[in-house]
Amino acid sequence: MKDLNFTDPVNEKLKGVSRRDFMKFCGIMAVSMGLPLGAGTQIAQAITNAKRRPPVIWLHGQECTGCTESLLRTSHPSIEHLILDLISLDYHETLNVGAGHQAEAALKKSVEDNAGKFILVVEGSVPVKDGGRYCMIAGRPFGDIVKEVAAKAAAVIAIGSCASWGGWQSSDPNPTGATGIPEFLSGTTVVSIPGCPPNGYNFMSTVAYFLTLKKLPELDALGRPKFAYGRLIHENCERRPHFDAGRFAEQFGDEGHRLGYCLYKLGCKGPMTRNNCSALHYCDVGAWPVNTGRPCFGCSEEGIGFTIPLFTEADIENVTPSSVHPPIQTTRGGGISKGAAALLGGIGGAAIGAGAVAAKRLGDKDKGDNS
Ligand code: FSX
Ligand code: SF4
Ligand code: F3S
Repeated sequence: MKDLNFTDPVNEKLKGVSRRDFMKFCGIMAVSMGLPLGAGTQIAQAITNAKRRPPVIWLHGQECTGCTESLLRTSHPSIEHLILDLISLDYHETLNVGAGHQAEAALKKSVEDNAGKFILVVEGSVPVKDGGRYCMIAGRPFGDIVKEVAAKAAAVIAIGSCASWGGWQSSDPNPTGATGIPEFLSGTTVVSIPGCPPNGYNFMSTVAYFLTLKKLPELDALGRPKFAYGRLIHENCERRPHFDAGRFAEQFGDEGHRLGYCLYKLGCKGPMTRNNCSALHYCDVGAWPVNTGRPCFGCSEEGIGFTIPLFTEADIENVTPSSVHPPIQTTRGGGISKGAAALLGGIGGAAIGAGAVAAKRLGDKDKGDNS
């Protein structure tokens, strides 16, 4: 496959990708990483000037393939070509043309030819119970393949919640002993991109960062890139002004739900979940769970998604007003609500809605601590 070269006008429209789309794609990655203005151009240069695209070997364990789908199913058909031109996807069980012995030989050859140079991406968890028999590939336990390939990789990325910490298969009683890659390969640095599925841009941005700055992005204690997982969903949610004003949907389909009120009382885990869904959205169409009317269930957060039931109300970690969305104007004259005013005035405990919920929870915690 020919590398993208945008300095050559003949290639400007390669595979239908215009220079404008390409620059937009790089710009979105730069913005999502919180890089300064102009970093999009730097990323574009790094991608177009790269002598060789980084080889990627992508393994699938226990999962649903949603990570791959979310990466490739952009609404903008040309973007998936850009993804496949940014990396050299040498082995990917869903996209491989070959099958059976042919595919096994391709994996072996790819690992040998690129030893020490390729990025290993693992999608899905490893079953560690009963000798790993619950996920066998070509007659071998998936875990054995992961260990063997990881030993020769330059970097390991766990994509999706399944690979990051076990995901839904690790829910109690975890019949297969589903284990995430960081734990399974303990001692190896693994970058985790959780989410079920994760946003494809978070994966692409991590790879672009590596390619542009020749190092991994800053990671948090769980191995997640801070640029994507440094903030709570609740901080940038467009329904946040309703939360601050104490306006909640009480039931699916009620008036509050139809009017786009906050989904906290329907079990939204946005106040406990770190991810950039509310800022970045999915698949270039501006969609994400909360703006389709469905609460965030914390799919990217271990111990929340697939663990805390949806009907349980979330703990409030952060009660400061949103810095992104303006407060709700509840009076025709243009004033702000009692709840929002109370929060903005720093007396959240006295406010209806969010402030009251937060105060109750903090109170419950204090009681617990003192008992
Ligand atoms: Fe599915 Fe990926 Fe969820 Fe898991 O995403 S969307 S089950 S995180 O490994 O394929
Ligand atoms: Fe948005 Fe959920 Fe927070 Fe409400 S509780 S503001 S719906 S993230
Ligand atoms: Fe998952 Fe919540 Fe984002 S459910 S996709 S972390 S909004």
